Amino acid sequence: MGQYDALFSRGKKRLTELKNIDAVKSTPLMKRLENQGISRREFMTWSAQVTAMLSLPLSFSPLVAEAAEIADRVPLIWLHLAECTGCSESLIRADTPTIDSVIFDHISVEYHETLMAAAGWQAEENLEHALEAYKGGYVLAVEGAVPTANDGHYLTVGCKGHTGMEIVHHAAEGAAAIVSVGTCAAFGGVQAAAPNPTEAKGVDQVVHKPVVNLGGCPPSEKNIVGTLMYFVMFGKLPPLDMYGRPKWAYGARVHDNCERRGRFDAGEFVETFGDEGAKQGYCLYKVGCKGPYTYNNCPTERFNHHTSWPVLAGHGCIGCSEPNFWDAMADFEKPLGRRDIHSLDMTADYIGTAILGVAAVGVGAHAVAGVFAKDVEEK
Ligand code: FSX
Ligand code: SF4
Ligand code: F3S
Repeated sequence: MGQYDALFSRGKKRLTELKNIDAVKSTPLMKRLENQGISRREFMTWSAQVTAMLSLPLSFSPLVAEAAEIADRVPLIWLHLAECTGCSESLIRADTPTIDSVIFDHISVEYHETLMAAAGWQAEENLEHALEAYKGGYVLAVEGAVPTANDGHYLTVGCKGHTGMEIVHHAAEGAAAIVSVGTCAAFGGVQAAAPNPTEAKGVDQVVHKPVVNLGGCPPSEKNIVGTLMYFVMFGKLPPLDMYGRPKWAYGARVHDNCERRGRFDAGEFVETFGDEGAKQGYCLYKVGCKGPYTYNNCPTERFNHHTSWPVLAGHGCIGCSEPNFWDAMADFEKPLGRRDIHSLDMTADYIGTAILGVAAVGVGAHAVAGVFAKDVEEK
């Protein structure tokens, strides 16, 4: 525990400071949860689960709960660039609200084009106002890639016709933290697939500040809310891997925690979709599963109230949280056949270099690694 003392004190101090700021939302979190039929006990269970997910000792659980309750002190500005809005949809369109989605509701979202009522000039004014009013203190979440060809003109947003590139540069200036939500914002996503006519890029290749990359198309709501909780709690970004992804979420391969892993080890494979092996829950490697090359917590955290995830639903992982996956992981229903990679227990860094190419590691990722060296020491 000794190694976590400094981090715990940092969290305590930070939360005390935040408590002194006026709440932005009039309805306290507990009331919001109650309105959704969620009890205090369920909330405490949630905070213990998030603590474990963040790879923190259980003694941090009360801090996580406190951070959630006062999350409305940290303004969030959410931009939409080149994407499908699936990231937002995955977070807000659950048929019954999850604790994560209620907390997202509670966070002080100052600007979010999908959620806000304002449109046109008023929306632009809202954004300008939020950027000015919360300068230096807001979290900037970006969903979608940044088209850079033709001086960024493949994407213009709003009535002033600003390019996505201009908007993200401008908003990044006053941000306390930047989070790329989803594979598009993190690595370019489908927009950056070959031949990438708009020269779409991830945010960290465009802005020169540390960025947290939440890979996944879409990323899980747990990884989004967990990252926000970490920032609320400690006022800094979590330790990251070489692609700028939080280690607590992307530190293990999908394959390592897959419930079909025993089948893989036993050589029991689905040969074609719908065959007897498929009915028996055999491994999906031969029908294209990219779990051995993919880093994400889908098997442990799952989606939709922890009910399922791609492999449990019967299709292989397509590697959606990895850089360049549209090109590097295709064909999605055929194996890559790189036994040299998946037969060894390798690190994300090695896999990244071998499969995805070192070129994918931008200046941003290295800058971030430097920033977080200190964080690792503190733990
Ligand atoms: Fe879509 Fe978000 Fe994929 Fe991209 O998701 S779910 S295309 S990661 O930016 O809206
Ligand atoms: Fe699971 Fe895919 Fe690995 Fe098979 S190859 S064990 S289905 S992750
Ligand atoms: Fe994506 Fe694979 Fe998870 S496709 S959602 S990383 S199981």
